[in-house]
Amino acid sequence: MNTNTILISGIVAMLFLAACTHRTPTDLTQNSFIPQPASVIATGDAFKLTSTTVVYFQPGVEGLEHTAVYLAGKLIEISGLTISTEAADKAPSKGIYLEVSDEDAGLGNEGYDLNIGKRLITIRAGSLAGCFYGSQTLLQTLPVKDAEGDEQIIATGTVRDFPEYSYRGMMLDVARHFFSVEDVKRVIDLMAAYKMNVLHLHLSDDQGWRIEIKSWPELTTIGGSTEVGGGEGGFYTQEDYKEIIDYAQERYITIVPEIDMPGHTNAALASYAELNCDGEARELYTGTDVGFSTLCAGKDITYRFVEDVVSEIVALTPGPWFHIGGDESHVTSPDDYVFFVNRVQEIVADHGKKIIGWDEIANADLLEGATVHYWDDVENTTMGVEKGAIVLMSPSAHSYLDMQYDSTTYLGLHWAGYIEVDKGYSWDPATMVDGVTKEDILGVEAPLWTETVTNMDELEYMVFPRLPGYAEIGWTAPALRNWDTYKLRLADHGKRFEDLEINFYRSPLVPWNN
Ligand code: TNX
Repeated sequence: MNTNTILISGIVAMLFLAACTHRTPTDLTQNSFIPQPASVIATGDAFKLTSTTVVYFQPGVEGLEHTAVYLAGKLIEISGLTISTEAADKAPSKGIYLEVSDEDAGLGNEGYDLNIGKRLITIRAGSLAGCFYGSQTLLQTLPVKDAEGDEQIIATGTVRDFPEYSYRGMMLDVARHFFSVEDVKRVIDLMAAYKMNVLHLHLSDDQGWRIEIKSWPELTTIGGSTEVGGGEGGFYTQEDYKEIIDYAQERYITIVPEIDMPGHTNAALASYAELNCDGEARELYTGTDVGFSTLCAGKDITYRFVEDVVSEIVALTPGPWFHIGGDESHVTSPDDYVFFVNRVQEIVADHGKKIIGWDEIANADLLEGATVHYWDDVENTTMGVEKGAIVLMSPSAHSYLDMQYDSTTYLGLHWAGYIEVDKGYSWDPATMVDGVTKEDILGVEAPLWTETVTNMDELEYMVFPRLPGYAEIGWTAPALRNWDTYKLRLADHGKRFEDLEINFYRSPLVPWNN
């Protein structure tokens, strides 16, 4: 062999090795999971996904077949392989097996155990949701799309995992700008990949009323007819809303409907003159001011209206919560505000739902089971806890998806400051508000207000790459969270964002490798 041949064979060997290390990942701990699981143990071998792989599911567990079909569908999308599903009483010798069992109580309501062996992958959980999250973790061991469409290698090992908080949410304001059912479904899919489990829909505001109420039809024909900037607006029919609910439910996401009141109600006040104290309908509003509108707390018809709206929405909503808004009611007198919120809480409770309201509602007499939604005011929030409420954490300076990344961001606002990806990630709900500890906290939510966000491209730009960080804050224990390691994992998700055609912000703080 001359030196050239040696050199060339050396290069070939190195290329081969590089290709191998790329194609045969055998160290599961090197996988960039988001959210970071509670524990990952590698066993140093490889499972091969082929067109003979079957996703089996334990029979007789209602809903489990659906998760098996979902998982197989994603695996087909990823690999182009034919992967089928089948019921199996016990774990087979090879393939993928989904099982619900209460053997491992330590996993809690949503935890799972994912065991990747050389021939068999099992996902075992105490609940259907746990099996779904285990499936999402498994999917993160694979690319979202394989250009070559062939066999896939998965590193072997065990993931045992459960969430820190039971409420891991995002809010979408469909009132300032309307987003279609298809848009909302895409948001749901993106949330589900990161194990988020609540989508809060801000369904009404000054600029638009977005859900059909059959007993008050003008809320949508008039109140739904515009949006910020004067566009045509839109609304969900009750069938549309049901479609969103069902789609979310199949992905273990609960919809929390919000009707914001007594302020933020100009769209309703423009639709029905009788809801105004002076009996005169307001003009439709397409600007971005806040705090100028109020329902009339002293009129009976106001509560008939609330009763009708709540009862129609509750009838379509399987989740346990109804969000009553309650923020920035600057033109409601303090007495009227308390009187109103007290009455509305009773109406919601009579319909069997628990109330959530922005932190101002702590000024009212909170009913048992109420959630105070912290966004701005520490005193309101601690007062809420003193009154027995639990807290949902959406600190505006850390979790608002409409805040700009920095002064050059072409969309968004900055009244609560700039939120670069590191700032969005680096906070702990349990130490955010003095006197509010983990036991007082229901969970975390990242709200996207849409005064400046007009379409899906813009939505994605504000939401990504921050959303996976909020998912991790909700899921992963603080001891396992750290910006320096998170940013490397996030960097690996850049390729996933690209393959999913997400229009994401390429933060200079993240060492993207795509
Ligand atoms: C404050 S946060 C609001 C919203 C705005 C948002 C803009 C909250 C409860 N109220 O009405 O859309 O700021 O960032």
